[in-house]
Amino acid sequence: MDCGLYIITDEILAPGCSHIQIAKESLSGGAKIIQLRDKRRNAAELFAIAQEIRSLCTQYHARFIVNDRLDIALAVRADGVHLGQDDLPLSAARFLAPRPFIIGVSVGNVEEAVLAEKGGADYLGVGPVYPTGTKADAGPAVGPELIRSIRERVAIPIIAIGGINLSNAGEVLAAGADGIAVISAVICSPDIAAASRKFADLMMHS
Ligand code: TZP
Ligand code: MG
Repeated sequence: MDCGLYIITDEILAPGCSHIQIAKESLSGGAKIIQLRDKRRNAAELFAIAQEIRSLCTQYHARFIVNDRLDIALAVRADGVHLGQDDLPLSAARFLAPRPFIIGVSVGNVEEAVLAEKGGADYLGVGPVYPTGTKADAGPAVGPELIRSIRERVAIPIIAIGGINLSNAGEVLAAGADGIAVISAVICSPDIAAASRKFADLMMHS
């Protein structure tokens, strides 16, 4: 999987800004992957939003990933789904969604990373690299050290997540991350497109 700037939509952090607006602005700022992440909305609402983001991502030649909901991802022909350790097991998801459908898996240690790769994950979400207020149950920060340790043991792409901003993104990439996933550093900015552009530029020059 080619990795670029990975933006996760969050309407709670960006009051007055919809998932669709967040996706559109991030894409115009150079995001290469958009993940729709919403823990509150029902399937009907999510489906409608996901359909819109699907076509935006197609327009911008970006990937579209749905968090948690394989059903929604498949229904709108998203490029993939992102699963945490408490979501549908990877083996079950892979059974329902053969390649080239992308399955990303969140991991918080080397053991989970090795298992996810063996189980057929296409990329790993590793974090939280730094402390973050965005996800209450994210667990303690793992630091760039975990990126380095996982890099030594797995070949699939590593997307680093959690507390990443323009000041620490460089060291995360230097530790071996293939991409970075960002929520607050972009979504909470008054200009989402401009904030995305700064990350996209940084990634291009690292
Ligand atoms: N998973 C681990 S940390 C995190 C998620 C979804 C939140 C990342 O958000 P932010 O605002 O970029 O720290
Ligand atoms: Mg999840």
